Amino acid sequence: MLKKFERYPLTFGPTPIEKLDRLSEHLGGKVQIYAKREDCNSGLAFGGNKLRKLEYIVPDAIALGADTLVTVGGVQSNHTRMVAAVAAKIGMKCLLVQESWVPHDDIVYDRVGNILLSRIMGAEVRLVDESFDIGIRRSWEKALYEVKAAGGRPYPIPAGASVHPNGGLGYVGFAEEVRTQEKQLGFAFDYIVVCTVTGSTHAGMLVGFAKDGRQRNVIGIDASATPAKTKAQVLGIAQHTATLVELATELVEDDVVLLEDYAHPRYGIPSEQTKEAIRLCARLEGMITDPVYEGKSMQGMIDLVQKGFFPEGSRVLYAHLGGAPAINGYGYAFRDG
Ligand code: 5PA
Repeated sequence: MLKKFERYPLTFGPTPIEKLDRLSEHLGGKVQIYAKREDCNSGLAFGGNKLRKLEYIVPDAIALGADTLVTVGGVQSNHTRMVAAVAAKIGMKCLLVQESWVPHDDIVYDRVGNILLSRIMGAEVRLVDESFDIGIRRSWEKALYEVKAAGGRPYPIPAGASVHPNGGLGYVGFAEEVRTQEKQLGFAFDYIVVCTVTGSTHAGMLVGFAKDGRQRNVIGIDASATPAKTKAQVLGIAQHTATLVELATELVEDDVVLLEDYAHPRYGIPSEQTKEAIRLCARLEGMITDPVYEGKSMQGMIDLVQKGFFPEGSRVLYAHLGGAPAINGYGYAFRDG
C-alpha cells in the first residue's frame, strides 16, 4: 500500500510480536494477549511510535531544503523527543515548543525523562504556558514564524506528527507488517488495541487493516480526555490517508472505535486503575508502560478482558507504542512502587 511513497529509514525494521503469557494467564487464560513492541523499534533515543510516522515525513523536509524541524507537545512529550533525535540524526536543527499540558507533582518534571533527552540531543526547548489541545497551536505557528524571520528554513511538524499530510502513512505500514507476521505465525489477530491521542497512529491502522476489512477490530483507547476532538481527528486523518493510498473502501465514523473510559481524571494524569495496570504488567511481564499513554491502553485492555468484551479464544494484539522515558516525571505517583 506504501510502495509509491518515499521512506527515510529511522527504525530497525519489523518490530517483534511477543506473547504475554503470564498476563494472559493472570486474566483468566481465555484470551491470548500479545504485544507488538513498537517501543523497541529503533536505536534513536529509545524509539516509539513517532518514528514510523517520521519515516514518511523526513523525505519532504530534506527535499524542501529545510534546516530546522519545529514541533510541539507537552513538557514530557515523547513526540518532541523523537523529533529531536531525528533532527540530530539527519543533521538539522530542532526547535521544540513544550506547552504546560499536564499539572504535575514532581519538582523535577521539566528536568527529567523526555525533555532531558531532547536537551542533551541539542534541541532548543521553549517552555510555553498553554494548556492541552491536540489542534494546531499558536505557540507553534509563532515559533515557525520566528525561525523564518531569523533567516532559517523551518519545517513544520504538528503535534504527534498527526495532521501532517503524510502523518497517517507510517501506521498503514504497521498493519501491512502485522499481516506478514500473521502469515509466519499461522493465525490472524482478532483485535488490535491502541492508545489514541492526536490520532494518526490509530488512523493509519484503520486504513491498513481496512484492506482486509478489519478496521473495526482496531480498539482505540482514548488517553486525551477530549475524545470528541480525538475521534474527529482520527476520522479526518484516516479519510485523507485512505485517499493517498487509494484504498478501495470508504472509511466512516463508525469505523473509529474509541473507548472513552480510561483517560480519567485527565490527560497526563494516571488514575489509581492506570497505576495498577502499569504495576501489574511490569510485575508479570517486566514490560514498562507509562502513566500518560500506554498505561491507559493497558488498563483499558485489562478491563475489557475482565469484562468479557473479547470472545473466548480471541487473540489480542496490544500495540506498545513507547513512552517509558516520561515515567521519570512521575516519581511521586510511584514513590511506594
Ligand atoms: C502517543 C502520542 P497518537 O498521538 O498518534 O494518537 O498516539 C498516541 C500515543 N503512545 C500513544 C505514546 C507512547 C505516545 O507518545 N504522544 C504525543 C506526544 O507529544 O508525545 C503526541 C501526543
